[in-house]
Amino acid sequence: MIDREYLSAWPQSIPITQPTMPDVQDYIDSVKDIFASKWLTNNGKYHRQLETRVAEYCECPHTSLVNNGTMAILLAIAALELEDGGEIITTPFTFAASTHSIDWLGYDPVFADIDPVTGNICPKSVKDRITPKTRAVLAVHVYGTPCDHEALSEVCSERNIPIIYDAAHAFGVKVGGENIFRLGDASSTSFHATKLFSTVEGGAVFVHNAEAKERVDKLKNFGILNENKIQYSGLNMKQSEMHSAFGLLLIDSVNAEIAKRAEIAKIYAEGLSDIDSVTIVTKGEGFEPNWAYYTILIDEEKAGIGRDQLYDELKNLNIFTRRYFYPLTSRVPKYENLPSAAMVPVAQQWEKQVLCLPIYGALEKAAAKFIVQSIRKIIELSS
Ligand code: T4K
Repeated sequence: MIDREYLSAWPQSIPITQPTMPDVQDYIDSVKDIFASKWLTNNGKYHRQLETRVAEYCECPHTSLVNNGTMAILLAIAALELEDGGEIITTPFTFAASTHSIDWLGYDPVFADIDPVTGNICPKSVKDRITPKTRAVLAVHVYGTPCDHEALSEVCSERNIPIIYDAAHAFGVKVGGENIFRLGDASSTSFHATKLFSTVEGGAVFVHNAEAKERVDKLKNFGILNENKIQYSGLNMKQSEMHSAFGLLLIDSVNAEIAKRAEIAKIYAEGLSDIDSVTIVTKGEGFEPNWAYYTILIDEEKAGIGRDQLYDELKNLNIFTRRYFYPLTSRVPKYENLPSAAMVPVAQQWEKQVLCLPIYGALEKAAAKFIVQSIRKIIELSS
């Protein structure tokens, strides 16, 4: 336990994130309009408008809105019409939704290890996991940092293995000047309240041709083709008018939100980069970042304090960090005995060291500076 005499808590709780909210009166006006129309869901006016706006923003003409980011992963995989059964190679360093989507679709997840710099799936490890049963790779752009898509494409294209990107964290990110959702064979994203851009609950699927988009549109509506025919085994994954209306009021402010977060990221980078026990993961270099997350790794030996203790000490100061992604999804009982669950040493190292710091546009700069000072002081007092 460190001597806390030198530290006093921030007066209010600082959460890991906070949703961007539209003007409440504007939202009430939209809701009144929806009430008057009595059209609440099933590809309504607000849904169609938001889908168009998201497609434009993401430069992806074949975009389909859905009710959350988890269903978006299911649909992105289903859109590719893979052979039934078999394996999908993925990362254990992600939110449970990624691995569970593979399982719910009846494929076996096979874990590849992560890159020690970005935390994203390692292409070399993917190559080592490919078998005749491999149907696809589900990669995740963790924290919005792009995967090494060139290396992944090289590994996969040799054997015609499609790549699906779970891009839940990556709304607004650009790689080589292009929107990140254009990578791979299909991408999914999340518009959950905790995300950079939100529809309260929601998400989207990005495919690359009109035929695949049509299939996704059917699959999210029970597979219904028309009043006389149900074409596919689909489910209900539609976004309601209330959710779309919320998103429509926020889509124009996405870039401003990213710019505000960049200022917070700068404060963290300036304040933490010289601490030798701290590694900054989310540097935002080599691509246009969205600053969805700000993530560091703590080296316990050098810091004199472990990640979990630091997490607790910060909590005592009203700073609520998160350990995304601890525990690894390979530790879920259903997957923990898979041979590949024991073959991810880098991910197992990261799960012990990772800490995500609060970042959102409304976070006061003074609060971000307080977080930096607190981390510095706690490490100083611990070593
Ligand atoms: N793929 C990846 C890689 C993902 O990270 C996720 C979701 C998905 C797929 C699936 O997308 P969705 O199906 O969820 O659309 C949160 C989010 O619930 C989850 O969406 C997100 N990833 C994950 C990384 O984080 P929790 O359990 O950490 O959320 P929670 O409720 O503890 O909220 C975190 C903090 O956010 C709170 O302490 C305060 C703030 N907050 C939260 C909510 C819900 C608010 O201020 N207002 C709110 O309404 O999972």
